[in-house]
Amino acid sequence: MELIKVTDHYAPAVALIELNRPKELNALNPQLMGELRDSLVRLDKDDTVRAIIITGNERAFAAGADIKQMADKSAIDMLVLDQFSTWDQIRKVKKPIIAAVSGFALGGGCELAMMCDMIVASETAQFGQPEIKIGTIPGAGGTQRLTRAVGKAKAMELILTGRFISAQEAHFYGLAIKVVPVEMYLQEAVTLAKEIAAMSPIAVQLAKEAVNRSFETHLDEGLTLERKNFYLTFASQDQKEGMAAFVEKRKPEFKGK
Ligand code: DAK
Repeated sequence: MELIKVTDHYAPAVALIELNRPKELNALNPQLMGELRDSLVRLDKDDTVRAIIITGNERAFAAGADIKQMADKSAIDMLVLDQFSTWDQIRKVKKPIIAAVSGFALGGGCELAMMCDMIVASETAQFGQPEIKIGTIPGAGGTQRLTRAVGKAKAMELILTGRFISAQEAHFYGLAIKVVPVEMYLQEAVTLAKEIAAMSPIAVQLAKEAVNRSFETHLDEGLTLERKNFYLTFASQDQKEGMAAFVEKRKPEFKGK
């Protein structure tokens, strides 16, 4: 891995992926995205990992797709390159992913953060979809995920003006789950990841799938999936352990079985 750094066990059962093109503010080129996809697919299959954090550095989570590499591409070049298949594979990761964001999360960087399950932001984080300023529009889900996260009016404003919003605004609009001082954002994400990693990984996976489905389908179908996933948890030892531990007034020990 050249453009990302992966620590499989940064904390117990928690993997950390650091985007690592600092000079380019972590601009997302195909190589970086390929490395990210490969690592996520691998970690998704690793039973010793139960939660994943993606982060950048204090100055930038990622300032977008690499404009310099995209600038002179034709529509057919883009079609043949088919970078969307990489993004789609990332979207399909079953384990919980937390974005720990400091500095710029712009364009594809904001879209990557929104593809994660939760965003923890530092006070210095700035979010935006500035593609309009370079004559294009969001291409990796920004018009859909930002709108679902912050509502139509705010998303329209941000996407049509390219204006950035602060971490506080992102929190106010429900994009970031919390804002903490810059020296704490990674630790805060780790604390959250550890809390989730202590749960039944089976229940976490089924819950993530059900919550995500609420964005993709109508209520009836979403409720049907939720019910099936609920029933499915009763086929796990973890459900028996969780409920037995409650009755016996002790801490459960979930094995992912
Ligand atoms: N691409 C390439 N290089 C970038 C970059 C980017 N997105 N953002 C920053 N850099 C580079 C700068 O060119 C500069 O490089 P040098 O000049 O030093 O070689 C270096 O990073 C430092 O940046 P600045 O000197 O500009 O630093 P400032 O603090 O003055 O400004 C800034 C920071 C973030 C406000 C500014 O750099 C900026 O506006 N950056 C561009 C932000 C932007 O427009 N982002 C959206 C890009 S379009 C797709 C998936 C996704 C997408 C498309 C397709 N498929 C799956 C097909 C997404 C598209 C986008 O994200």
